[in-house]
Amino acid sequence: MARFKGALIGCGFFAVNQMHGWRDLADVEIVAICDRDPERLKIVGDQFGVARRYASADEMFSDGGFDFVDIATTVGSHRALVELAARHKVPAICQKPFAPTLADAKAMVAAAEAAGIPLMIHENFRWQTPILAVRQVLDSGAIGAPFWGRVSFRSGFDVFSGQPYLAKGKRFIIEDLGIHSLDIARFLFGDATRMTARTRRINPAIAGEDVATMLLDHEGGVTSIVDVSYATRLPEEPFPETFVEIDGDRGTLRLGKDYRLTVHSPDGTTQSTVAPSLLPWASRPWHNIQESVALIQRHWIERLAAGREPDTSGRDNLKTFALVEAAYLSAERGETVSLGELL
Ligand code: NAD
Ligand code: 89V
Repeated sequence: MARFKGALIGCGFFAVNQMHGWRDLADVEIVAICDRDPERLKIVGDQFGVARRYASADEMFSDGGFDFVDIATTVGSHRALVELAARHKVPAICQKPFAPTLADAKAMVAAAEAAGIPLMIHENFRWQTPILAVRQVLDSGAIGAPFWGRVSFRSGFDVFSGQPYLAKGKRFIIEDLGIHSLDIARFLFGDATRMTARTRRINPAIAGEDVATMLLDHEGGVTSIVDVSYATRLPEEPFPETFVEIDGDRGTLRLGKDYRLTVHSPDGTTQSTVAPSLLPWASRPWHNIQESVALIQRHWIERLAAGREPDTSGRDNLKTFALVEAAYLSAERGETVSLGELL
C-alpha cells in the first residue's frame, strides 16, 4: 500500500504531467481527483485509473482520506483552495503563480502556518537538470565568487495553443514564465533587494506583456539580468530552454543552446552537455520541464516524510512572487523598486 495518499485538484493541460510524476513514485497513490469540468475529470480519471472523482473540492475534502493535496488549477482559485486545505489541515502543493496578488499569497502562507500544514509552491524550474548542474558548478567554487549573472529565456514558441488563458490576462510573461526565471536567479545568486524592469507587448493578439527585461541587485552583491520574451524569432527555436551566464572572480560559466555548459577558469575550459532525461511519458521539447515536475514532486514527498520545509515553500516563494510584483511596479512607474517595500 502507498505510504502517501494524495488528491489532485485541476485536471487540465499541465496536471497530466503531475499525474505521471506521482505514478512514478512508489510511495504515492493519487486516490481522488477534482475538476469542475466533467470532460477533464473523465479524461484524467480514466487515463490514471482514479475512481474517486469530484466536481467540487469542498466535497472531496469532506470525504477526506488523503495525506496531501496537489492544486493544479489556474491562479484565480489558488487562494480559496489553499485556505480550504488549511481548514482541513491537509498539506498542500500549489501551482505557480502563487496567487493573483502578493496580499493573497501572504494570506495563504499565514493560513498554512496557522493550520500547521506544509505548503509548497510548484516552482519546478530550479529543479531542471541543467539548472541543477549550474548550481553545482557554483557550489564547487570553480569560477569563484559570482559578481554578475544573466538568466535568459527568449522564444517564439506558440504557448497560447496549449494554454489559451495566457493570451487573455492583463499580465502575461512575467507572471507566467518570468516567475520561473526570477526564481532561478534567486536560486543561483541569492535573494534580491532591488528591481528595475521594462516591459513591452509585441504580439498584438494578446492582452499582456510578452517581453520583459529586469535588472536585480542581490544581497550578496551579484548584479543580474533576467530577460524573457515570447516575441523572439530565432533560426533554431530554443523553447523551453533557459540560458545562463555567470561571471565569477576566478572564471565564467555559460549554459547555452542544447544544454551545452562551458566552464572556464585558470584550471582550464570544460564543455559538457547537461541535458535532461527523456522520461518514458515525456515528449520533446517539454521533457526538460516534465523531468523537473517529477523531481520537485519527489522532493515534496521526501520533505513530507522527514517533516521538513520544502525548498520552494510558500514562505520561500513569497520572495520570488515579490519580485514579480516589483517588476510590474517598476515597469509601470519607470523606477527602481526596493523589495523591502513589499515583503
Ligand atoms: P488548465 O486551464 O488547462 O487547467 C486547469 C483546470 O483546473 C481546468 O480543467 C479547470 O476546469 C480546473 N479548475 C479551475 N478551477 C477549479 C476549481 N476551483 N475546482 C476544480 N477545478 C478547477 O490550466 P493549465 O495550463 O493546466 O495550468 C494550471 C496551472 O499550472 C497554472 O497555474 C499554470 O500557470 C501552471 N503551469 C505550470 C507549469 C510549470 O512548469 N510549473 C507549466 C504549465 C502550467
Ligand atoms: O512553465 C510554465 O509555467 C508554462 C510555460 C513554459 C508555457 O510558460 O506556462
